[in-house]
Amino acid sequence: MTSISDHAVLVYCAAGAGGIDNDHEEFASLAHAANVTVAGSIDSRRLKPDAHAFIGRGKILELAARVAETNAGLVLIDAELSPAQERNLERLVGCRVLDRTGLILDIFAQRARSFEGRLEVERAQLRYLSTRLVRGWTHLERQKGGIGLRGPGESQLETDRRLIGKRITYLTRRLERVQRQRVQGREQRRRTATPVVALVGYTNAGKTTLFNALTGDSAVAADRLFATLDPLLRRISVPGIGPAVVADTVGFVSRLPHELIEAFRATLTEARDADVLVHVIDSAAGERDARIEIVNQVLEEIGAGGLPQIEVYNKCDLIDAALGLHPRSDEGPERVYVSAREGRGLEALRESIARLLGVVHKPLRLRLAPGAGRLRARLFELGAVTGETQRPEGGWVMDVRLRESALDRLLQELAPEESGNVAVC
Ligand SMILES: Nc1nc2c(ncn2[C@@H]2O[C@H](COP(=O)(O)OP(=O)(O)O)[C@@H](O)[C@H]2O)c(=O)[nH]1
Ligand SMILES: [Mg+2]
Repeated sequence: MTSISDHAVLVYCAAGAGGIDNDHEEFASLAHAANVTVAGSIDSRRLKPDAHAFIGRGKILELAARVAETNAGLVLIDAELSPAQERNLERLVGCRVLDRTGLILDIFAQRARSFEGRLEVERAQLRYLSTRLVRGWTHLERQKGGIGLRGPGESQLETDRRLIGKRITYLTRRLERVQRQRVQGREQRRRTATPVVALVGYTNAGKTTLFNALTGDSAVAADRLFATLDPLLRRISVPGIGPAVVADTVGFVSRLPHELIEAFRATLTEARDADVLVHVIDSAAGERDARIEIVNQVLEEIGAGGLPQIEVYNKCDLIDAALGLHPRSDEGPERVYVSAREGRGLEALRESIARLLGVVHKPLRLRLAPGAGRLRARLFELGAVTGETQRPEGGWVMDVRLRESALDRLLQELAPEESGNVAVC
């Protein structure tokens, strides 16, 4: 996966009549999520869309000036443009233009880790590209690759629509097969003993800020399970549990373009592999409760509704609320109030995470006979061992932490003669 850093000028636009106040921040947050550096911005929210190049003459001059003075190689527009508008604007401004759909697709392409997610995102990218495949790309030859062109690769741009159509058909068939198989192979994901905590929630809720605050700088240390150094996965140490992995997932996006819904879901299904979901909420957002509902509905639909969840009310520095755990009277998820930016309330959140992981990953004490050497080695390999003593009569007493289902499967995997050498104390 390439991770490039583009410098972009952002063009803020209103969604229909009258934009929402936090639009700026949300769009900038999307740009950050795509590893784009915001070099400047202009505001065009008071303008009516122009049929030719989306924004009017005066604004185009302003935009071109901003691009020149910041030396940006990219313009990101917070709206959906027709392919022709995009092309015309590129010519007038002299650099690549990407609309909101293109930007979100790029984020998905960078984040999709599962096979299914990658297929789904590639299909969405090809559909998006196929409408934009026309002669005239030569004016951008210089800037091939990079944001918005990631994934299917630049060679696709030279391919004609018919080939893209064939590839889309192929992807669709693969997807159907993968989706059928997934239902059968659900348990396969539970291969490792390391618990996974996934951060979910709307874009701009503060997931990445919280991810950084929780994991600090210490985290990137070489971990053979995550040797790819995926920037969205980091290790933390949970008191009483040991190492755990925190995953920063793709966020929910307000005004998600309709054609991206499936790609979004496929990317998010990776949250299903978590042991605990940390649902990050922007406490100060006007639509706070409606958003909580939407997130929970989608989690339900992708099969992650039953996972233990912690509701994190973030940005408490902006509202009048006590930090830390807020007890609730009903059965719902634990609620913890924090300020990720100021690093406050995190202790309570860590305790909550440890508590919930403790339920999923029960500590077990095993008595192993000398003949259970392979099982012992596997437990070490999985990072499940928290302590071990040698028995005077031979064999070991081991303290391990792993899902009970994982232990059961380990015992099945190893020959029955070895499982006969194991007892739970
Ligand atoms: N006031 C305040 N702002 C925050 C807090 N946490 C995050 N933010 C800001 O919210 C915006 C989005 O944060 P980010 O972590 O990128 O959100 P993500 O899209 O969910 O990953 C950024 O401008 C952050 O600085 C917080 O605790 N308080
Ligand atoms: Mg983020």
